[in-house]
Amino acid sequence: MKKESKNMTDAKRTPKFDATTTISSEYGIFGIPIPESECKVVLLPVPWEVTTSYGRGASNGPRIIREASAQIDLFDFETKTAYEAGYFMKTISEEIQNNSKKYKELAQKVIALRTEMSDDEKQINALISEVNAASKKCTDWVYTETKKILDAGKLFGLVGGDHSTPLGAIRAICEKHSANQKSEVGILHLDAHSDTRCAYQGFEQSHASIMYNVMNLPLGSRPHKLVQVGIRDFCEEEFDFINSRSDIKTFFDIGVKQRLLKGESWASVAADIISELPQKVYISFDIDGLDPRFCPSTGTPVIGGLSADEVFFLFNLLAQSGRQIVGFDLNEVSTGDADEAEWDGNVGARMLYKLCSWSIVTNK
Ligand SMILES: [Mn+2]
Repeated sequence: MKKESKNMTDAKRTPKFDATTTISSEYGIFGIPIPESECKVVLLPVPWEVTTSYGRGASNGPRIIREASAQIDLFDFETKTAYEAGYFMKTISEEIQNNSKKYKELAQKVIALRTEMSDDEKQINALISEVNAASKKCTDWVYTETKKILDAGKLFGLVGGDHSTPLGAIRAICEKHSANQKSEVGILHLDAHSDTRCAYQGFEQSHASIMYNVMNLPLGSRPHKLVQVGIRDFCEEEFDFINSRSDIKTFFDIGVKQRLLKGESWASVAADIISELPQKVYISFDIDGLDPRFCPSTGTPVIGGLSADEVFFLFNLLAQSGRQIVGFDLNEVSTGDADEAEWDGNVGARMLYKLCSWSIVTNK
């Protein structure tokens, strides 16, 4: 581990890139001081957490990941010098952040009214439509920004925010990789939750509805297949939805753990997971797919889940299989009620680094 230099006398000066020393993440994510135009991977931060229902702090995700990212040694055992292609994170939008705060307050009001068993349906519905309109606007912004990044010939990654944030990005990427009104993209979805609720608490674009919304996009804008891993918290409606769709394959955490506990290897389970995916893969990574010891501040932690090593192994196998990562998101990395969460940021940064690096390797 390297130590971050806090000595930043001239913010405008761009230091010469030296992969063996550490500079502040303010010069660039992972301490890579290369301008956007020269970077192959461009990351879109989306500091948005309007519909988060239990914990808070996911809108701080991009900031704490960026801060922790300077600690990472750039040379990587698996992906070697992939970073030389350059990784860039766009500026964290203040407008998105302010809107997140504003509309989260309205959403919290809805949740409070519901908890009190309020019968003022008119007030509740008015608040809900305001929140839904704001969420739609954020999704449209993400869609437009994603298209710009793709049109510039870059590899795309999104850093949330809660799990509602990648809807517009997934749409843009599915549309880019489609032929005859059919997208060729499969989603590898790592999460504790299935996120296949048809709206949650009345919010159409809830973090708990992201995969329902993704799989109900119009043909040509929606993925060809959804493969879920780590899933261990879901309701009956979600279970029925998953089973009703031939384009969704869910590896429930308990089922995977039973195989492992009986002596089967993760290599064999991981091979089954990869075999369900088409050639082009988008990775949607909710950090709570990991065991909560790796993400103690995330909004909706659930016991069980994946280890960091299992995720790294899965990414490696995906690359070895010859599949191509066409985009990714990392979401729900959070500070909880605090302003800082160093460990959550640290793990998030390491996951993000692997996603960036495997994107480079699988697009060569
Ligand atoms: Mn999720």
